[in-house]
Amino acid sequence: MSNLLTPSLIFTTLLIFLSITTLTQSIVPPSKTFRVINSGPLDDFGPEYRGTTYRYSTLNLKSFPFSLCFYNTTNNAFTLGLLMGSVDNESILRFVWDANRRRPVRENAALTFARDGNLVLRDVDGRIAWQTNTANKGVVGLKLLPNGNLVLYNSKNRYVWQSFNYPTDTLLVGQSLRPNGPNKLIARRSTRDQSDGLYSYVLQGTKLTLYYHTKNSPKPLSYYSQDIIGPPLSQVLFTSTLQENKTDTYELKYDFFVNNSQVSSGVLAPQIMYDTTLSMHRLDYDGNLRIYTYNDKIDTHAWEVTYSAFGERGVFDACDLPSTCGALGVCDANRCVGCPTEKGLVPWREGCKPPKLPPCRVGGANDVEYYKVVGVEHSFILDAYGDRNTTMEECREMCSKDCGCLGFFYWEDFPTCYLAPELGTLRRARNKAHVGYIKKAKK
Ligand SMILES: *[C@@H]1O[C@H](CO)[C@@H](O)[C@H](O)[C@H]1NC(C)=O
Ligand SMILES: *[C@@H]1O[C@H](CO)[C@@H](O)[C@H](O)[C@H]1NC(C)=O
Ligand SMILES: *[C@@H]1O[C@H](CO)[C@@H](O)[C@H](O)[C@H]1NC(C)=O
Ligand SMILES: *[C@@H]1O[C@H](CO)[C@@H](O)[C@H](O)[C@H]1NC(C)=O
Ligand SMILES: CC(=O)N[C@H]1CO[C@H](CO)[C@@H](O)[C@@H]1O
Repeated sequence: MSNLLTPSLIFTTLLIFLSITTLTQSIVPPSKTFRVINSGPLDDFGPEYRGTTYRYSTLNLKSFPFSLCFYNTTNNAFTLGLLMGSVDNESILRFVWDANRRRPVRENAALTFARDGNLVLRDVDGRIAWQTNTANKGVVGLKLLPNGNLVLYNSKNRYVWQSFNYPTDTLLVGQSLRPNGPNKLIARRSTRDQSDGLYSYVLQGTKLTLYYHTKNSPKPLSYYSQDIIGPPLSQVLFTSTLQENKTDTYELKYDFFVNNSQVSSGVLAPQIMYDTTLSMHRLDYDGNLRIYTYNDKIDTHAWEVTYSAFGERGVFDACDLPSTCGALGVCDANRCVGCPTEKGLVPWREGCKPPKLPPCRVGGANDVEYYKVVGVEHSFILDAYGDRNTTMEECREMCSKDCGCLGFFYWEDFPTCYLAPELGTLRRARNKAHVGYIKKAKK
């Protein structure tokens, strides 16, 4: 067994020894590990979604104005989320990030940061609801940065994992969308339900697009799209900066990057007279994109909506937002002005909705008919290509045979047919030849 002492074996042994030492050097020191149980008193003061309860003091991960905590909107279904705002200031608390959005946990679930560097959320039955998947990747610590980024870092202070790479519905200042990374925001479903909702905001190539997802259409429907002309973007960064040549005026904007160098920017909110670094840019559950800015010099009503894509103070008319008039409504200049019924247009009210349809059978054309609404357009047809040279009868026939078609829109002066997988907000058209037909059960 003389070969035991060959140089190569000694070298291997040395290597193994060395790598063990490096491993032991790069594990989380015991003082930084924790295990926190989701239990204790529930607070209800302050959250923006009414009726939400949360545990402000359970976790000690805070960095003003951010704090990580468990919250719930329904009985015993908790999300580990990041709150923005302060309970000491009488302002709203907003949710800017969720860890386990799709898999809520119950009372006595545990959040563990162990020596292996993995951050794990286990439900009370032991099932893993969420984790960072960073076991044995050199993580030595965890911290919540003042910009709201929760990071796991290694001994060189590089981020092995960061919450900024996993946006839910919100971008904080310094956070970005990237086509080859986190490329979208998904709105929550409603104020009571933080699971994935119907709207998304997606960066693809050079385009930022807002989509509405419906079961009636395999492809999501787009209701807004911005094209940043040029080569494909590598990043769209949400930033807050001092305006050029000013010392007290801030602006909020997107910085556009190609191949990781900045090529241009697009201002969202110009000329704000205070530091806007504490802003959040969110795709709200109603499908509107907004920026909320927190002015930390103020202790009540510290939030201001500094940008809104749709609405009276928005960039676009509220009538271009699918949700503005609920399930159905004719919209004109930011207002819902009519409810199209079989008997004609009546004043709009909440609860205006399309008629209930019979169960749909393939080729069930005989079961349905339509009523006409004159002078309307659909918020989704903006960039949908209608079928040209289709007669009204052909258009009707296509809709009747399609279980996912709730009505159709037709241009009588310039024969074009659009099938509508969803109705919602209809824009009033000046051109009376632009008409809509809403599907109903045949009498
Ligand atoms: C949150 O869950 C607890 C039970 O774990 C319940 O008492 C409380 O009412 C829930 N909060 C809401 C808003 O439903
Ligand atoms: C800022 O100042 C520089 C130098 O005076 C000037 O060239 C530039 O046009 C100014 N920019 C704006 C936006 O006023
Ligand atoms: C980006 O970089 C790659 C590799 O360096 C290069 O091939 C490509 O042409 C660049 N694209 C643009 C748009 O500059
Ligand atoms: C529509 O029909 C007209 C007349 O038949 C024809 O000239 C035109 O090219 C057609 N357009 C399309 C898009 O098919
Ligand atoms: C204006 C104001 O009162 N701001 C306070 C809000 O709460 C934070 C954290 O408790 C304080 O640091 C601020 O001074």
